[in-house]
Amino acid sequence: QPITKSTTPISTTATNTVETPRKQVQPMKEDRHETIKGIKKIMVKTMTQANSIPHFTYCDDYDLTELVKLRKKLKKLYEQEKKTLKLSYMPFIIKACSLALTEYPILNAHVDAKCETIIYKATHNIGVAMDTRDGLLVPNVKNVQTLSIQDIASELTRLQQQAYNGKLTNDDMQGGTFSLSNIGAIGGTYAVPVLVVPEVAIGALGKISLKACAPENLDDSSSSSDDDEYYPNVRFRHMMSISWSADHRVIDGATMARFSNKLKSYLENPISMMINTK
Ligand code: CAO
Repeated sequence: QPITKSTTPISTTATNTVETPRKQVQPMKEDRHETIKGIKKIMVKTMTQANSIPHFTYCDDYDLTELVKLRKKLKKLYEQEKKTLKLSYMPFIIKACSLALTEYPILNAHVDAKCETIIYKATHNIGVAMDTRDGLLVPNVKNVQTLSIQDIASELTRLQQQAYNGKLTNDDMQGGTFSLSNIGAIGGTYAVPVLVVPEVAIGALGKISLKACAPENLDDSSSSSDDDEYYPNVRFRHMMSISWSADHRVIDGATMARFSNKLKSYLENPISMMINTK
């Protein structure tokens, strides 16, 4: 895939979508014609191809309160030790995906063009959709199954910087086996992600935000109320919605749901990831 150099990349955060000051936007006076070329042209081809594959979308909500607390503690620790590592939620989510993929290898697979063979991929090369001025790019973090959360954080930062500078290489872009799109870094709750062919599954992450949860959803039945309209112990939790799309020719909904439940269990109890992390 040819990568062109980005001139004015967009940087996104959950609260601030554009960092560079812009001229005041004026309404257009006449139509403007633009030739679709470069990465945008590649997008036309890959998205059209991907959309021809029968796929389904499955969504769930994860309670990330414990992960939010853990990341806060680790960020503080890194600051004290003067480590410059950027620790967003993505490295935890990428590692948890890899652990869950180990149990569901069918989701870390490629399908050939005629859909005659499934290739179960040995490496977990997890792609991360990145929003750049040139268009959508999906570089991947390679061999996640062998990496620590800290290793993933440094590699993700490198890829993000390369994307920012328009310097992603073909190697950065090729060989992905599973993908994530953190649209929640910009905003929003649900999305229907489009497959990165020949991969068979992709997840879109919504924005992590505080939501009121009734006690019966919180593993605390002692405080539940029989009154449908009165919940004295309603609590606020850091919730994230996740939307999965999968190739329905080879993946069934039950497998996707079981994988998502496994991932949810890791992310809701991040300490459980440690036992399985090499
Ligand atoms: N909910 C809440 N906060 C979030 C968040 C989310 N889903 N995602 C990121 N954040 C927070 C981060 O934790 C970080 O906070 P701190 O400053 O406190 O550490 C801040 O927002 C900035 O994060 P980031 O965006 O720089 O880094 P990231 O590792 O979370 O994500 C990347 C990296 C490349 C996925 C993201 O920048 C990006 O480009 N997202 C857009 C993806 C996209 O366009 N998808 C659509 C594809 S389909 O067209």
